[in-house]
Formats: sequence, C-alpha cells, structure tokens
Amino acid sequence: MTVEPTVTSPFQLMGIVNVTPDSFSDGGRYLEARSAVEHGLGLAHEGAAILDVGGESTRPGADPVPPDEECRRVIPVVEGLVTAGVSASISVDTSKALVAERALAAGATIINDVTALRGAPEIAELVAQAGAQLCLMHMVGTPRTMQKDPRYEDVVAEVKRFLEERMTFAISHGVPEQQIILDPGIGFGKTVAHNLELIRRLPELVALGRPLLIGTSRKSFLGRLTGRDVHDRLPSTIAADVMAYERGATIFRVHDVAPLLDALTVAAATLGS
Ligand code: HH2
Repeated sequence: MTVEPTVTSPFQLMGIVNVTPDSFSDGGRYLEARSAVEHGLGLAHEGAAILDVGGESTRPGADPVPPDEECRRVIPVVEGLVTAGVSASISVDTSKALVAERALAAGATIINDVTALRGAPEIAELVAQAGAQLCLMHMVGTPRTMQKDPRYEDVVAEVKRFLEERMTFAISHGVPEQQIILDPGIGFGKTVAHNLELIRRLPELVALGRPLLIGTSRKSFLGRLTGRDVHDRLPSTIAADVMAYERGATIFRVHDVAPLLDALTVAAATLGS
C-alpha cells in the first residue's frame, strides 16, 4: 500500500451550526444545545476545520434577535463543544458585542460578523484583546431590506472597495491584518447575476491579500438556476464552491461537510495545489 505524504490542506471547511428556529435551510433542527453540539461534533468528525455557531438567522426578511436570547442560544453550544474537546476551531456568527464577548470568553477563536463591524464596532477591540480572527462580510442594508432591488454599477469593484474600507477600519481599531478573513457575502443584497459575477471575478478580491471565505451553501441563487428546492441544492453548492476554489477562495461555509471535502480534495489535487 502506498501512503500519500501528509500535506496541509489548501482549503478549510467551515461547518454550519445554526441554533435558530428560522434559518432558511435547517431552522429549528438544532435548537437544543445538546443536539447542536452533537451536530457540530459530527461536522468536525467529517472534516470541518471550523464550526460556525449562529443564533440569529440572516435570511432575507429575518427578524432581529435580542442579545440575551442570542447568548442563550449560542453560548451553551460553544461551551459544550469546548467541553467535548472538539478538534475544530469555533467561530461565532454574530454582529453583537455582548454575544462576541461571551463567545470569546467561552472559547470561540473567530467572530464572523456579517455586518463587518457596522453593527457593533466594539467587536474589533474584543477580537483584538482575545487574539482571535475576524471575518468581515459584504452586505447591502440589513437582512430585512437587502434583497429589495439590489443595484451596483460594478458589483465586484464595490464589494472590493467596501471590504478594503472595513479592513482598514478593523486594523485601525486594533485587529492585526493577519487575523482578518474577507467574504463577498453571497446572497446578501445581490441578484443571481451579482452572485455569479462575484464568483467569476473572485481573483480581484484575492488581490486584497487576505483569505477569502465564501458561503454558497444551499442558497436561493442556486435554486433559481437549477429549479431545485433548498434540500436538493448539494450538487449546485459543490459546483459553486469548486468554481470559487479554482478562483481563489480558501474557506467554505457549508452545511454538508463530507461531500464538500471530497469535491474540494479532487479540485485541489487537479489544480496541483
Ligand atoms: N451566510 C449565512 C450566514 N452567515 N456568514 C458569512 N461569513 N458568509 C455567508 O455567506 C453567510 C454567513 C446564511 O446562511 P445560513 O446560516 O445557512 O442561514 P441563516 O442565515 O438563515 O441562518
């Protein structure tokens, strides 16, 4: 038997752990902390390098969740994963300072802020103090309003300018540049054509010099393209993520870790990375 040399992976999978009643594809499935922890451990076992725990849906039109309720959903899951000795890093998907502060204290090492510090600029200092990583994502408006006729002159140029500006803001508030991850925000205030153009022209965002995270998993633009219901979008998610990988994304936020690991492993081997 030939044993392949161990190489560090050129990509990372971020498994989604939604502790919400209303997420667009898995809302209500893991509302109990225990089932969310088990789900997270399962995703880590499948190969997720990061687990992204979220207590507030960002689907178009979603209602905001008060900070205390978001903490009540998220913090026991972070604690449960830490207690279980999970192998993956823990990210928390939040735009609220209270949630970020408690999550970092409980052992999270990444804050995934879909408002890119516009919701709570204090998150920058919290992340800096904790020596954590920060994901800054592009979104137009808020989840309530973002899909109301989004328009851009040049979507890629505008997303790039926004991410550059938010990165400068984060750095000026103490976050070291090497701790920053950038995300074009697929589906956040974008039409199908905008999402496709962002994936096609991803190399322009690679030029910002930071790892790019991409979240296409089961999203509605895939449904619009294929006519498939949310639970039948794994093949289209794979296609979108493989295309994004080929164009420079390295972190993939996904519901289905094992199939994406296989697909991206083959993509990486083919590209010779
Ligand atoms: N997408 C969702 C939530 N958080 N964070 C980043 N950085 N990038 C994304 O593309 C992204 C994200 C939406 O997906 P999901 O968590 O499945 O649904 P919901 O927001 O309804 O919980």
